[in-house]
Amino acid sequence: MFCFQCEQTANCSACSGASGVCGKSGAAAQAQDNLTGALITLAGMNSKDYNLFIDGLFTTVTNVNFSVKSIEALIQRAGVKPYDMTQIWNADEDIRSLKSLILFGLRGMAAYAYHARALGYSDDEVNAFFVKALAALGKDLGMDDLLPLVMETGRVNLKCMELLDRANTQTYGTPSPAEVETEIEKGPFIVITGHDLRDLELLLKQTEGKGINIYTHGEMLPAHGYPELRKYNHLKGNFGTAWQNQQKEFDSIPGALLFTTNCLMPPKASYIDRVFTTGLVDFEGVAHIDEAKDFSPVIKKALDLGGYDEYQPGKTLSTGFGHGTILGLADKVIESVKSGAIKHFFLVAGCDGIKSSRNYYREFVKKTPDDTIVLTLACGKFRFNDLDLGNIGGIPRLLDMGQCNDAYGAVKVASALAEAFGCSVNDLPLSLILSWYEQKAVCILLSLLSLGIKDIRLGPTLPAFVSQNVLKYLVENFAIKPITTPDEDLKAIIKH
Ligand code: SF4
Ligand code: SF3
Repeated sequence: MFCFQCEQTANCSACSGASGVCGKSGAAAQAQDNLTGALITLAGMNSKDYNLFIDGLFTTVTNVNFSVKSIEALIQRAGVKPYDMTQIWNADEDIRSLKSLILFGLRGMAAYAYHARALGYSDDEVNAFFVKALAALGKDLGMDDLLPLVMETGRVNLKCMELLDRANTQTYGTPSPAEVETEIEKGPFIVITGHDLRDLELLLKQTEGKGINIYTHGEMLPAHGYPELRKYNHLKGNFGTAWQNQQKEFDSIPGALLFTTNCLMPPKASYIDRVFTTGLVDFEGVAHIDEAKDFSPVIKKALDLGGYDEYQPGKTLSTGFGHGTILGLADKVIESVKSGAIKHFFLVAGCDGIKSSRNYYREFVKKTPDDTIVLTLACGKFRFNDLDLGNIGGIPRLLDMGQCNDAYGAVKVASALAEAFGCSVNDLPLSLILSWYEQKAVCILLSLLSLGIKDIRLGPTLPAFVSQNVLKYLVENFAIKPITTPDEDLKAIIKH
């Protein structure tokens, strides 16, 4: 197998043994390559099967689908001879690097397009770009052709994220601040993880009045901010933390688990009988809920297990500071910046992951001066969202803007601040400290670059698929830099 699409890739180089660090088998990796190759062939034929492009790309995102059988079903759906992906993996390293940036960016973008589509939203430009960019991957192109396409991936992804933002807010309302308990009540319960708000809504509807409590996990936490989701009284709180802790947190849990989308860990024997997957997620040996979304087996499992006998104490987290809420505070924020009460903003956002070097983000947030605001989004926040940073004149210092899927909101807030201060985003007292793990982070990064945003600090390590020459280009044009230590980075930023 050959795969180097995520941050935990073997030896910071590539997973090339019998299975990947994530647990993906060599056979699943080969099937994913064949699926991607089939999509490239189809795109070369100018197919308009956008649903297949979106499903096929999202399926190959890290930690979504580990089942050879269901990946092969998608290849069957394509019904064409796959383009040979080794032509990309064995290409000149700069060409491979740029094609990887485009492909992994497309995979992330497909996740956003998938969620928007689930709520009935799509966009012609986004759909057409999947075809154009995939077709380009199968062509013999040079750096001069591929670099603009990398930037275009970022630009179109921004459009796709704006589409998803519209889909989410028009369907579930504008998120508003919510206090979320992490205590678990006695009795039957279901934990829902992943990102799919529609799955959560359907589960809430089907469990209403059945004496079952629902808890979010990981990237589902921001669901509590949406009025149309939190109106259900049995949506009780949040269980656990980020994706990489699932095997520990779900060990022998007396509740049922519903896995939607990404990022998911292969279930362990101690709880595999309680796990149900839905959507594009699939693990061999795990029960799957199909597109009819009849969650009765999950409900039955929760009732059979019965939940905890005793109440499990927890703490309180906060979420729901989407761009609608933050921009609602705009006058107060601008006033506080002008008076000097707020000196700087940090966007500390992105993925969580296994490596202990990700403690950087907790230490960084802990050390941010009292007159600064920390905006966050995506699952990396679980490294620090238990910290009480206090507030500045009533504005909380730590603001959770939502899922990785809500990164568009951060762009909106930054653009609004820039407009209010009559400057560019790069001239704002705002620093971006990003963490990446999978391909959704890749396309967000490309979107930020396509907006000309500079000085991004990226960690915990730089992507293995970025070649030296491509890195040089990114450093020269965007001053992108790796994180160092919290003290060093803070010193460099604050004096700035
Ligand atoms: Fe390795 Fe990441 Fe690919 Fe899994 S997704 S095989 S960990 S590079
Ligand atoms: Fe987290 Fe990247 Fe996957 Fe949104 S943000 S889930 S790791």
